[in-house]
Amino acid sequence: MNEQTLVLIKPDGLKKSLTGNILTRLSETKLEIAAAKIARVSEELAVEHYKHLKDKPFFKDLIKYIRGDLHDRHKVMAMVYWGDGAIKKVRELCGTTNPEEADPVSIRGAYGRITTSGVYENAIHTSGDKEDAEREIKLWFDPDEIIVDIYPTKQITEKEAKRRVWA
Ligand code: IDP
Ligand code: MG
Repeated sequence: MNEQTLVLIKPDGLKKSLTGNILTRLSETKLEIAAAKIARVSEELAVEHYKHLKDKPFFKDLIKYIRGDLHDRHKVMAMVYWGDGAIKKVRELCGTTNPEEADPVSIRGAYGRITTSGVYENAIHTSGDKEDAEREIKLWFDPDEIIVDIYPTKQITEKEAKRRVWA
C-alpha cells in the first residue's frame, strides 16, 4: 500500500557531506521522492517536532542539535518519500535510534555517533509510524510543496496575506 514518510538529513549529516551517500542509500528502497527542500529549523518547529521527548534530560541538547547549533549548519534537508511500505522500508534502512546499537550497514550505524553530552547524532530522521508521518509531514510541508495528493486539503482565500516574489 502506498504511504508516505518524512525524512530529514540532520545538521551532522549535512556537515559531514553525507547528503549524496544518504540519498544513494535511500534509493535502494525504490520509493519516490514526493517533496524536497532545504529548511531552517525554528525553535518552535524543533520543539513541536520533538514534543514527545520534552521531558527527557537530553531535550535541550536535542533542540540545539536539530537546529544546527552543534554543527554550525543551521539547516536540514527535508523530504517526503512515497510508495509501497515507505515507513518501514526507510526506517529499516536508517537503523535503530541509538547509532551504537544500529546495524553497522544501516545509515545510522554507518554514520551516527553518541556525543560526549549524550545526544545520539544519527544523521537522519524518519517517521516511526503512520500517525507520526502525518503529523510530521503536515508540520514540515504545505500541500503545494508535495507532488502527490496524500492528505485531504481545503481551499482558503487569504486576502491580506503578503508574500515575497522576485523583484
Ligand atoms: P527516532 O529518531 O529513532 O524516531 P526518537 O525516540 O523519536 O527516535 O528520538 C528522536 C531523536 O532524539 C533521535 O533520533 C536521537 O537523535 C535523539 N534521542 C532519542 N533517544 C535518545 C537518548 O536516549 N539519548 C540521546 N539522544 C536520544
Ligand atoms: Mg521518532
